[in-house]
Amino acid sequence: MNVLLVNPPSTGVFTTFGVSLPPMGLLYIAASLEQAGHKVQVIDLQCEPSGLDPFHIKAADVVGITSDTTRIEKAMEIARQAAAIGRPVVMGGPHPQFMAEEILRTGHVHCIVKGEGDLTFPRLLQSLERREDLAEVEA
Ligand code: B12
Repeated sequence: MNVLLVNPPSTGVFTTFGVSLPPMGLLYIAASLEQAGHKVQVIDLQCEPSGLDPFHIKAADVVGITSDTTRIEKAMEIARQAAAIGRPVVMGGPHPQFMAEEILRTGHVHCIVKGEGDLTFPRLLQSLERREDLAEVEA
């Protein structure tokens, strides 16, 4: 599958001081998805001041977004755009794993991965491809 992984832009104190570090969690996930045979594009919006090009969403079969609490509104906006054109949206990271019900209720996010996404996301995609019951995906 073509998977788009998005790191929303940060307003954290580190960014204020010009510190921008690579999104390690998403990069671990990208590596494990590639090992499982998927084609992955990582868009780090920390480094893309013009924002997310809708073309990247259209080109993806699945969109994965990471978020902490400080970036959840931006993450939800990306989720809304992707869901509006029918892309399954998966979210993970420190905020979604504790606020899963609230996020899922919006209807813009279809799955939330709690914990280690590099282990769970490949299993989730396999279940999506096989049209299996997602509730059965091993966490
Ligand atoms: C290292 C770290 C940093 C580094 C980030 C380095 C980097 N390159 O990413 C620095 C110092 C820059 C940083 C900054 C900040 N941090 Co910080 N940070 C951490 C710390 C200690 C570890 C995070 C980490 O790298 N984990 C290892 C990686 C591999 O795991 P991961 O990112 O969690 O990703 C895994 C899973 O979460 C999941 N996953 C994540 N995203 C996704 C997406 C999808 C689609 C899926 C399926 C799964 C998935 O799969 C990943 C792989 O297994 C955590 C505390 C902790 N122990 O987790 C706090 C933590 C994440 N930080 C926190 C905060 C608040 C911040 C700041 C907002 C602080 C500030 N005031 O500026 C900024 C925000 C920066 C930003 N991202 O925009 C909070 C977040 C709390 C919250 N409610 O969201 C935490 C939890 C600390 C805490 N307990 O308060 N941070």
